[in-house]
Amino acid sequence: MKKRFPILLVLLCFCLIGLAGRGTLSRAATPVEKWGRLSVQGTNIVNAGGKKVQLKGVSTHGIAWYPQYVNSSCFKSFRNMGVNTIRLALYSNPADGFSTKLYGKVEEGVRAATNLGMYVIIDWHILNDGNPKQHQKQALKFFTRMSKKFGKQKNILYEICNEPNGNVSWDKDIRPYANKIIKRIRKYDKKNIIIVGTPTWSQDVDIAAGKPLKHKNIVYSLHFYAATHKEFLRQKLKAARKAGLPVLVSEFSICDASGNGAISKSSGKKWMKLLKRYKIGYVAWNVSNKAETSSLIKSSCQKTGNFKKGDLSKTGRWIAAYWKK
Ligand code: IDC
Repeated sequence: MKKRFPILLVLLCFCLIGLAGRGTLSRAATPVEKWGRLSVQGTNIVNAGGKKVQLKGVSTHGIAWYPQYVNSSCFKSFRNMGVNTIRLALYSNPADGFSTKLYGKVEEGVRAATNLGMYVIIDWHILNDGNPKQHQKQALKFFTRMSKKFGKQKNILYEICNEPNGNVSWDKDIRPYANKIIKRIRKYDKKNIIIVGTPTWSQDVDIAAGKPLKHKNIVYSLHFYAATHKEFLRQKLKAARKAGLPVLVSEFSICDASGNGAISKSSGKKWMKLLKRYKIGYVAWNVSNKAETSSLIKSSCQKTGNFKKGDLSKTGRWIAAYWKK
């Protein structure tokens, strides 16, 4: 016994040095270290251990307009405030800045989020091009490239059509589009979650629930702007959940649907309560200092990273209180 004691001590020291070297002792675990690869089980997103988890994210503004916020220092400051997910919004419409030249920016963002151990949503941001079929060819190319590059990582989510709108049907347009894109992504990425937009600017989750896709690890997006979208949209969410549909709020704010106007804390509160009850994740629009009420950064703040609470707008501060909960 007497002889063995020093050997055990030496072994223990080696273990401690090893752990410290990997940074395990010197810093807190990152979101991806804590949860590992996400998947969909029933109505919920779960972590690698099968436990229901709630993504808390921020979305960039269109990266053609605000590329300066796609950087590690920016993402890290949100991680420090409790955010675990970054959404990179690439508008798919040329009139809204789309260019294949922006692929590099998206990739830079994915790498920055990955190095910080954060989840990252690669968002094909259709908006004024309301029918996802309109730029389907480009979408196929984009997701082929992204899934080839990042499909083996466990922190990736793909959002394949931000907000279908106009004369667009779930059955005839979105569902066939989604089947094509999903099939392509699954060639290179067998497992990571794919987020599918729903009709009427990603509000009609009840319609998607009537005829969901047959693939695995799919969630359907519901977007709300709390000052505009109130009880009628919360009812749609309740109906979709009842029907067994897994939903993610991959974009929201507490102002009106224009991204500006007065904010509604009372409607925002009702939404947050409901999302907590269902354990549904939410991603806040948008990381910029643009003079509109959805911006998370104060207009007077010229920094592009190392943000503190005091740099956040009124909307930003209200939402940030939920990141810590
Ligand atoms: C808005 C931006 C605004 C920009 C506009 C471009 O906040 O600065 O000029 O897009 O069309 C969405 C969209 C999102 C919108 C946002 C606010 O996904 O792109 O951003 N919104 O209108 N859906 C509902 C609201």
